[in-house]
Amino acid sequence: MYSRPIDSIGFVESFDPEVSAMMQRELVRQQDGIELIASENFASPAVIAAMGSILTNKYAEGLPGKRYYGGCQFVDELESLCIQRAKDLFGAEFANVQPHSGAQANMAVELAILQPGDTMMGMSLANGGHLSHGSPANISGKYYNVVSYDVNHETGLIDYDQIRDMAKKCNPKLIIAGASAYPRAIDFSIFADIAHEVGAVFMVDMAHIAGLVAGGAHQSPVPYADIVTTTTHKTLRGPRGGLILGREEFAKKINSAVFPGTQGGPLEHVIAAKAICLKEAAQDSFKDYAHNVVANAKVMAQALLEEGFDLVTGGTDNHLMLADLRPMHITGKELQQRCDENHITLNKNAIPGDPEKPSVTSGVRIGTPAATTRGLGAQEMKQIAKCIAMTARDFEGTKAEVRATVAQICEKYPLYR
Ligand code: DSN
Repeated sequence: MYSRPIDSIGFVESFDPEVSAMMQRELVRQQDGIELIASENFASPAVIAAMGSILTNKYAEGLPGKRYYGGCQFVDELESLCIQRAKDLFGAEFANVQPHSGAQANMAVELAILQPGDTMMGMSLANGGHLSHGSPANISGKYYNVVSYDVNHETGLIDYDQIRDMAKKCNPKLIIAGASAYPRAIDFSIFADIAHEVGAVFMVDMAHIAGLVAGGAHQSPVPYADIVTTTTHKTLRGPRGGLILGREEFAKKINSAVFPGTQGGPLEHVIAAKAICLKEAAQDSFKDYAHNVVANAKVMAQALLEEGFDLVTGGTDNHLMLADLRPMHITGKELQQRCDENHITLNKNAIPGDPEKPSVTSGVRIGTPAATTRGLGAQEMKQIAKCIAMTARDFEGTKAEVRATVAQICEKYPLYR
C-alpha cells in the first residue's frame, strides 16, 4: 500500500542534511520492519502532505467564525469541513477537532465536567487503561479523586457488576470507558446504564478502536456515551492528534475547556489532515480495512496460541492481543528487545496483576492495524507469529531465518516506495 514516493525527505535534504538523514533512517526502519505496535499505523501520502503544509503558518485561536485573529476565512472553511466530517462519520451531534492529542482531549473533558477533588472512575493503567484516565502520575490523578477499576485478574475481562458496585459506592461525576490494552469488545450499553444509575456523565475514550468503529467492526460508543474522545492516528489512520465528539448539551463547556481551558492556537495543518483521514475512513474500502484488521488479529492470536503463547482472555475481538509470556520464561522487555533486533516492532506491556515492574513486564502487546494497512494477510500473520515464537525460544539460533522471513514479507508489501 502507498506505493508512491514520499518527497519531503529529499526536499529537507537540501536545507538540512542532518535532519534529512535521520528522517531517511526512520523511513527505512518503517519500510524494512514489521510494525505490530497496536497504537500505530501508516498515514496516507495526502494526510502526510497536509501536515507538512503552509497551514502551519496560521494562528486561529477560537472556533470557525469566532476567532481572535484576522485572516481566518480559509482555515474557518477547513475546520468547519473537518467538524462536519467528524459528525457525519460517527453520527455525533457535536465535534471539536482541535485537541492536539488524545490525552489533551481527555484533559479537556475532565476540566469541562469536573471540579478539582470531584470523583471520577476509569480503568487503571496497570490493567489496560490510560494515563489520562486517572493515573496518579497524570494531571487527572492529581486534580481529581480517582476510583480506578481493574479487569478480573483470572479472566482478564472487564467485570461490569464490580464496576456497578464501585460506582454505587463512590458516586462518580464522570465514568470513563476505553482502554489501551484490552483485547475484547467493550459493551458501552452496560457502561451507559451504570453511569445513568449513579447520575454520572459517561465518557468513552475510543482512541484504540476509532477506526474499527468507523468501519463497522466494533460497536459504536456514540449512541451510548455523553462524550467520546479519540486520537486520529491509531486505527483511524490519520495524523497524530485528537478529537472530541458528544451530545450538543456538552458542546459549549467542552469547546471552552479545549480553548482557552487547556490549549492555545489549534494546529490547522493537522486539522486539514484530520479532515482528509475522516474522508478516507468514510470510504467502502475502509470498511474492508477495519474488518481485515480484526480478521488478521484473530489469525495472529490463534497462531500464537498454537505456538504455545498464553493470551490474556484467550484471544481477541479487536485489533490487539496481550501475550502473557510467563510460560515462555521471558520478560516483555527482553522479547521487545529481541524482536527489535529482528525488525519486528512491538511493545512490552503489563498483564493484569503483573508481578513485574512496568519497565520490565510479563507481557507484550501485539496489534495488526499497521501491518494490515501495508496489505499483510492471514498467511503473513501465521509467519509472523512463528517468527515471534522463534525469537522468544531461541533468538541466537533462529535470528538469520527470522530476519530473512521479515525481509521477504517487507519486499512483497512495499511501503512509501
Ligand atoms: N501510547 C498509546 C498506546 O500505545 O496505546 C496510548 O496513548
